[in-house]
Amino acid sequence: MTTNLTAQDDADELQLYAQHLTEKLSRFETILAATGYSELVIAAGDTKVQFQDDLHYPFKANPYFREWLPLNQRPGCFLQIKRGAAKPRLFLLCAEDIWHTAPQRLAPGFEQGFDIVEYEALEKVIGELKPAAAAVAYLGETNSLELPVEHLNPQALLYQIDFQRRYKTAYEQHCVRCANRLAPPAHRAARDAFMAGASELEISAAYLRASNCAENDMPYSIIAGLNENAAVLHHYRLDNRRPAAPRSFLIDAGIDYNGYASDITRTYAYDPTCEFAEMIEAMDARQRQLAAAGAIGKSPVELHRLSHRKIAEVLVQFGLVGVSVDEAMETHLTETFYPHGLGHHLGCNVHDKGTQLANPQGELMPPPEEYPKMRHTVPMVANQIYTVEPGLYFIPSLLDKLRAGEHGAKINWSRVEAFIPYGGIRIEDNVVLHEDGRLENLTRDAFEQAGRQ
Ligand SMILES: [Mn+2]
Repeated sequence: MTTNLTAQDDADELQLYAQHLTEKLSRFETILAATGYSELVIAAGDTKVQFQDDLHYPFKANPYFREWLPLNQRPGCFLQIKRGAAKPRLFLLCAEDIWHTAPQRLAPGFEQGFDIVEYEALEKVIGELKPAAAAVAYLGETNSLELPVEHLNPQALLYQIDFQRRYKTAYEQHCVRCANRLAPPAHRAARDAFMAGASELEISAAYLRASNCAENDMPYSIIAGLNENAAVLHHYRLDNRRPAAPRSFLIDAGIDYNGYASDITRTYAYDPTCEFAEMIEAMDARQRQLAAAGAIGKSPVELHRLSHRKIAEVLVQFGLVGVSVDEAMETHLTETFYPHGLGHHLGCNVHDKGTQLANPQGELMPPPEEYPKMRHTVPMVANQIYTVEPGLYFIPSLLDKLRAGEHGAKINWSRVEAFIPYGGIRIEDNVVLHEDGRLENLTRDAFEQAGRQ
């Protein structure tokens, strides 16, 4: 990954990484003790061949492997963590291969925390990866060590790992911060392409070009919706036709940095004087308020409820509903316009794990009756990284249901219809909740730092 980091930044990054490894080792020591395993092997994974073909899908490293090291393009590697060992062992596959580019290497300095074993064939190291007497747990998609099935991805162990994942190390915060800093030029190139009348596919190409990254290296597929397509929550199948009349544009796209993602959404109006542009402003102001409302110990359910109140305010402000904010909340009609959650944790997985775990033993905190689809329920913790992404959409199928239902008469349909051609709005930032309670909005800071353009 190319960055504009200086030599000093690199040195600081290595120091953060060394602390990250020490912290993870200490956490995993506790986890292994609690689950009764003497060692853990984490497989990076292998490339997958497409059905009835000899072509491979793009490789994605096991996220449990990515949590340990920035080596996300090297299939066939294993990490071995033994209780009591000073360093984890890293098994790197180094087979002769004339067909593919040389294997990805760790950036200089990143290898220091590992005992590295290079191997040509699994048979040669299997005895070391699978000692007969040890209680080995194995995390991976395929059973490459041929262990008894109860050793594979044990749920009790996964709960423990997912639980500690919520507390991001300083290195992880640094990676997501860098992933945010790399994003503004790409987001601005996408916006400029939209303003020049480009197709969704051309906009996505402009994003990739400005990021200088391959499409397969994106942390998730670029969502780029023009006009009505802005109402499709995950609009991946991008249109190659230029719009006859561009009106609106929603882009949800991030950048990967050392296996960590930024996850950023922006919405633009083609005509800065139109009412939809005003609605974006209204949403932007409320999104900032929501991003500033997090706190240690706060319930995400409370924040979710607050986000519905903010959406209700916009619906009232723009004359879309003929009821008060309170009534719009009580009747849940905001859910037609805002049918998803306020956000999610961000880490080795773009939608990071552990957000429903009440404890490391795997007890889940169920969603409240009021919002049964909520996946993020446990109170906020220090050092978590999460997204704040309220939305307001005009989704024809949901609007049809609302119109036919008991609250249909509360809606000002001619106003709603005027906005359907604009699709919708989502604005998403990435936030760190620091130990001292300070909220760091990584995304706003990154756009600010990149300068006003
Ligand atoms: Mn997101």
